Amino acid sequence: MKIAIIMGSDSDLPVIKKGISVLKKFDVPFEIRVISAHRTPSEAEDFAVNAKDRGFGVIIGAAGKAAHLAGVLAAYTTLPVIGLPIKSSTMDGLDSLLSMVQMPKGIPVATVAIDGAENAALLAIQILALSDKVLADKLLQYKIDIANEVIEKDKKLQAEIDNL
Ligand code: RP5
Repeated sequence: MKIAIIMGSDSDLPVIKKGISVLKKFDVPFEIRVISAHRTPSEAEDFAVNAKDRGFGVIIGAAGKAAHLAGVLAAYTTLPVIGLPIKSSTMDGLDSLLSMVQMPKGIPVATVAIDGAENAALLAIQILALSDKVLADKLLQYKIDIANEVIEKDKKLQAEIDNL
């Protein structure tokens, strides 16, 4: 299954790129589109309505400011939707976060941190991994790798501690 990344504007791309790197690292097929809940609402509806039949398993909706994109996509699909709030305003992204996370009951959006593109990608991969053993094994290895990175950092710190 594929992952869809829908962003409200091409100005969101610098943040999204961090998530794309994760998807590429896990070799997961994905599509990325610019679709705006406010400026191209018909396209948002059309994408969400057809996403399941087009082979998508998860949708990531990334937007800033009055960030209704993920919620609108979720309104039109039963696929899990991950909200990625973008820090694109004068409010440090708190407006984007609250617009995404405070969904009314019945239409959940699994919202990650402001600009948390890596975690949005990882969460999407974790959802697909429920029915994909290869991905599940890659996730296990990923956890081992990031644990080893921290252990190495700690060892380096202990070796340098007298010189701090
Ligand atoms: C949102 O408004 C977009 O997701 C973007 O984060 C923000 C600004 O969009 P542009 O004015 O750069 O197109 O809809």
